[in-house]
Amino acid sequence: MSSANQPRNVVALSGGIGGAKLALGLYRVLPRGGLTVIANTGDDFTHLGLHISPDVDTALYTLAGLANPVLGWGRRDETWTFMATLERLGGDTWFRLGDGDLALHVERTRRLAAGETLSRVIAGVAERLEIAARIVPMSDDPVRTRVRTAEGELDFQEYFVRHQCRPVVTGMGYAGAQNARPAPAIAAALADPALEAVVLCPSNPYLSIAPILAVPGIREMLAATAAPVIAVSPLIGGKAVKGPTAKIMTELGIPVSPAAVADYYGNLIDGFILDQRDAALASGLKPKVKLADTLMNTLEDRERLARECLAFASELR
Ligand code: FO1
Repeated sequence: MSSANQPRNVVALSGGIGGAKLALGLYRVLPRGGLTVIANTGDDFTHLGLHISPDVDTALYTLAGLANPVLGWGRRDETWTFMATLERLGGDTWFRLGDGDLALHVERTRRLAAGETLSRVIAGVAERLEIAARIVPMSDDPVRTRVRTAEGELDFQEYFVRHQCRPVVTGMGYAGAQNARPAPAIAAALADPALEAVVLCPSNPYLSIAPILAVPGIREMLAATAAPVIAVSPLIGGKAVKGPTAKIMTELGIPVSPAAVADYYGNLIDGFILDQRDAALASGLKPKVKLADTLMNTLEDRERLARECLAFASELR
């Protein structure tokens, strides 16, 4: 496939760390302005009076080259004076906010209180950080992922950070989703005749992609887009690279297999990128399959997987 046939205009649906890695690969191989990232906001919450948007911020920091390479979330070269001082004062420290990161939460909270939409705030920050891609929250209306567990229903961050994903998951809900509207830039991106591919990043399907799909209208827009929709497997050899995807699938009684993820996305996707280590499973998948190395340790890995996604989309067009 010649590079002239490669997609130039791509939408990526992303959760946090794993999704942002592929988004960065796409950002680096596409021309400037060619990428739109639709970020999950089901993980958002109000903490210490501040509006925190973890997956949006992970996308912002990752594309801006500011992401913390060790944690995967937050900023590189971060300092923690605020947290240490808060601890000294007996404050709430289970959710860690670095000093530089704190500035973004304070500024976002101020602008939201002044009446700006989340989309507008994020677009403004992306511009300040000189990001040549659109980072769009799935909705400007509040949607909150709630995790039902054997120990009761928990807010996402309570489950994920405070309880370290330990409680057994029995289900999840996306509070507010029914009344949420897709952020305005989503319709524009998905209806763009120049759109050449939609990529569901290898984020947790149930915790990160599902909240995006729960916003009425987004699923329909994805179904209506002329561009091929492809998903990248979040599992390699029956394990998630990071995070609780495999644990949650087991607890929900779903087989921990890429086929189950492909089935979950159903006819929303036209193609599925399966890790090459799972080649033996390819025949059990319903959508068209491409094998690739989906492990993204290095920047080169991210760019390589991004190119594989684009080539696959070209084949499917
Ligand atoms: N994850 C943690 O495991 N512990 C934290 O203290 C923590 C703080 C935090 C602050 C800002 C931010 O943007 C993300 C943060 N995360 C933290 C990550 C976050 O909980 C998850 O990565 C996502 O919500 C899942 O995609």
